Amino acid sequence: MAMSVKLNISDMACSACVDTITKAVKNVDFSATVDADLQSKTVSIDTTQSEDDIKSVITEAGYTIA
Ligand SMILES: [Cu+2]
Repeated sequence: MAMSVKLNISDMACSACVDTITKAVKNVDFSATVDADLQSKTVSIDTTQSEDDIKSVITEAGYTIA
């Protein structure tokens, strides 16, 4: 079952960052949807993976979750 994970990623600065983060998430959950807002540096992710798993793939991609 999909759930919504909302995260603040302090070093997400441009659309390339959003792409990298989106790809990292889709690597572990192809069906995930990633909705990023650069202004507030937040992402809303609908995923079947756990919040901890999503956090670790984003961290492994080089980003900092605030
Ligand atoms: Cu960037």
